Amino acid sequence: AARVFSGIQPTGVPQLGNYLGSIKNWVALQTQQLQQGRSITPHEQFISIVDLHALTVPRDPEKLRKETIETAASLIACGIDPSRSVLFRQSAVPAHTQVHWVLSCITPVGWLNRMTQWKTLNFRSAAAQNLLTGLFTYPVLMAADILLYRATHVPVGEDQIQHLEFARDLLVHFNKTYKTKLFPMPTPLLTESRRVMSLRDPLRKMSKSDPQEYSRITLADTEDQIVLKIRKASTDSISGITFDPESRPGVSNLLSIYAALCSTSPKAAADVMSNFTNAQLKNTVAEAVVNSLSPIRQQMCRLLEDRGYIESILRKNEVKAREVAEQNWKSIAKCIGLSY
Ligand code: AQP
Repeated sequence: AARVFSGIQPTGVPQLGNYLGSIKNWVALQTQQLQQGRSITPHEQFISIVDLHALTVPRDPEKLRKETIETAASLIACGIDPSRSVLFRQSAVPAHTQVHWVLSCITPVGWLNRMTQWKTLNFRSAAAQNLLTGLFTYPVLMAADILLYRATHVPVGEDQIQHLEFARDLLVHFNKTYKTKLFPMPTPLLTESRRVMSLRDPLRKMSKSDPQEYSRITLADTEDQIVLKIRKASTDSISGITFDPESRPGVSNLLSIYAALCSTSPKAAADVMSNFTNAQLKNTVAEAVVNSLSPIRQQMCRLLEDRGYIESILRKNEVKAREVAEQNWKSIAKCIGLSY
């Protein structure tokens, strides 16, 4: 059967980019069927709150625990139904780290050196000696996540394509090394929504951990905060509204956000708003964001009144995740000569 695997880091309340680029698609996948070969098949969806990945940047333990529960609550508030999708914490399934080790032992260092996210770090700085090994091997853990559930489909945004290609290469390498066909090749499910960019610097992607609070809209923002952040968003002084990401990144980002929320295209939205001022554009976009995010924020607040309930949902799902992972771990261990 087809199986979808997705992950999100518990590094703060999800931001609009996480929502439009990923979460919204995961919600839609719950009621969709998938193409597998020539047939259309139902599938199971596994969504992992990847707290082990989050450790690649030093975290305050209490904050990590708190943000893990908040991430779960926000996913449920967005429409992830824990009785349809297996929503679980990565650290609750020990086999992730076991498979990570097994894959590390067949991963050439050169493959990791080529990863763009690693290459863009400043190796000439004095701090380079302190770059963390976990950050370097992050893509191996991601490949382990996929392999462990024998995922056939992995939803990815533009920024994750290289990571999935790495995982695919590594699975081929694993199958070849151990002369097995144990694991299916995961197909990328390219998410329709392009990258949501920072409201302060529209050449960078919107991010949970951007130190500038006004760069992002989070799922916990109040209506007033959303309106204020969009009002302060960086645009340009060209009159009229056009969609041109190259020369008008700020305006185009706002149009893309609007389009993703209102099921239209950025170009069509720009045509309708062509005579608008920037202020009118911002009001229109803010209204669309408020309309979409307010019900989510309210539901999230309700859910977070009972953190024990969220904990119990996760624990229940983790039993299922461990069951599947354990079984696959046994196949891996058997295949490579470990006890199982
Ligand atoms: N700006 C974005 N636009 C579209 N999609 C995005 N995603 C993240 N930012 C955008 C997608 O969200 C999913 C979960 O992301 P993640 O939490 O695993 O890590 P990330 O990509 O590093 O997201 P952040 O918000 O930037 O987190 P931090 O600040 O912790 O690094 C992924 O599928 C990602 O593509």
